[in-house]
Amino acid sequence: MTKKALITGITGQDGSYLAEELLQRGYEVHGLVRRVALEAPQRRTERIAHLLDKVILHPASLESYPSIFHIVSRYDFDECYHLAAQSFVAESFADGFSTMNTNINGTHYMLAAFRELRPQCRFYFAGSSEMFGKVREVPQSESTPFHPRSPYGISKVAGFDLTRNYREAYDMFCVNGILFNHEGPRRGFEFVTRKISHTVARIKLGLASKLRLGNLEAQRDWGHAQDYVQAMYLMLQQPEPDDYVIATGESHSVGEFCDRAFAELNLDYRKYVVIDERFRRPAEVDQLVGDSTKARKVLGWRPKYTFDELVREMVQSDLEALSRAEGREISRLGSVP
Ligand code: G4F
Repeated sequence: MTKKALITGITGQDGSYLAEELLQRGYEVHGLVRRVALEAPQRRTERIAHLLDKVILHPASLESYPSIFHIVSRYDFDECYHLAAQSFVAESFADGFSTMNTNINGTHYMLAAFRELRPQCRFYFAGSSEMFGKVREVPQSESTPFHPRSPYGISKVAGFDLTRNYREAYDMFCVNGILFNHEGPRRGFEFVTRKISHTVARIKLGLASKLRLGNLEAQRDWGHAQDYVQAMYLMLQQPEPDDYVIATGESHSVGEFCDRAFAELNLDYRKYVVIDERFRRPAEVDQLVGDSTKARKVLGWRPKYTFDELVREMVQSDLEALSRAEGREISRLGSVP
């Protein structure tokens, strides 16, 4: 029997990679999308443009329980990957109420609909290393206490607790992935890695002269999203539901990311990066580095991409796309071997 999976957030970076992964595995893949995305598919479904004839999209809103209930009632889903959220930390400081409403209620609506209609469906919640916030220990594992430092982080802790509670209270197969930062060429431009890779490429092509950033000292454990969606899949294939940290175990500062990205195109980041206070946050998460021993042992998961490979792919991909758009010859300009 063909397995059916529902992905919320299918048009995002992780959703698009996960849809590819599940299609390859022979799943019938359904995606929950906002109606505006269906109305402007070129712009809003760009990351899954190559999959549009292979996936089944349903209009719904995470803010509307009836719209979620309606879709869950129509198909006998085996697995649900709940990835949709307001996921930009800086925006959550600007409008904490919207972030809380969407992220907390949206997760609760999903869980409640599945409990009511499909309690056998396996459920994945996209938890985040942002939940560790002001970290209590280094590296962070499944047993590290949470101390979130943003409305986004708080909303993810609530989602984590809701998911665990549905597992414990209603005996449902609900798991939390505690994923550290994961990036790639499909990352949104608002996140620091893509902002850097895209601006580096623009500078190389003479389309920009400066890169404005906030805190260069913050450290993140950056992996590749393509590796991380495999961990999501593996979590739902286990005999028992549980929570897992997914991370590379390596930490780099934002400054190091800049250094590596500019060096990829033979540029010195110190000549181009300007500190702009507007990009600093009211409360910062200083040092994230994950201990994914449990996932490596139990799931047999490990990341394939190194930090250098991740940065190279992002910079080269932006350079190629921009060169194409500018009508220039596509070349791996100044690529460091
Ligand atoms: O790329 P970021 O915006 O990602 P952040 O805040 O770590 O959150 C990402 O990872 C989380 C997992 O831990 C996810 F849950 C979350 O949804 C998201 O995917 O910022 C990374 C770091 C921060 O310390 C930020 O202060 O980069 C610093 N930074 C410095 N200048 C900047 C900038 N971040 C952004 N976005 N833009 C800047 O100009």
